[in-house]
Amino acid sequence: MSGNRTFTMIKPVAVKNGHIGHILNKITDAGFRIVAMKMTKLCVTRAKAFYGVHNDKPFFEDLVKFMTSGPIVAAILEKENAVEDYRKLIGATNPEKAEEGTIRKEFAISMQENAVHGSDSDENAEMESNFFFSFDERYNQDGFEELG
Ligand code: IDP
Ligand code: MG
Repeated sequence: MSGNRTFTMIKPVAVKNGHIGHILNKITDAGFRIVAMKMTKLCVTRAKAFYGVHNDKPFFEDLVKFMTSGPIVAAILEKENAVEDYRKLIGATNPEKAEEGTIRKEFAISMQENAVHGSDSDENAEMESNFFFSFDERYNQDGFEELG
């Protein structure tokens, strides 16, 4: 059975260009609930760790440079079938291939500066959520902290 949470980041250029509000609107309009959220900045060490799976790719160094170039917004999102539905909502990695109405179609500038991150599996959603948030930074439906 698939899980009901995923993890997202609004990437530096989308933050810089003033798209935080528009992107969050699309997320909540699509039925996702925000469980945790913060604006923060990745340092090089943490960006390399977060994208560790890509460390042998030709775009890795540039990606790390980009992801540390300014603040990001990190969030945990909740909805039935969250990982798959959120990947649909954000669209393809390459914005030229992203479907109409998707976040990347609307807000991405390039393959690298593609506006948002979305977890690709339940396992990664959990790892990535833990990378940014402690349990007492997460809130359930009633607004109570999740202590662990
Ligand atoms: P995803 O974000 O759609 O899951 P991944 O393949 O996991 O895509 O790549 C992680 C991130 O690395 C992408 O979101 C994008 O910012 C960047 N990226 C991926 N492929 C390329 C590329 O070919 N050129 C430049 N940047 C890339
Ligand atoms: Mg990915």
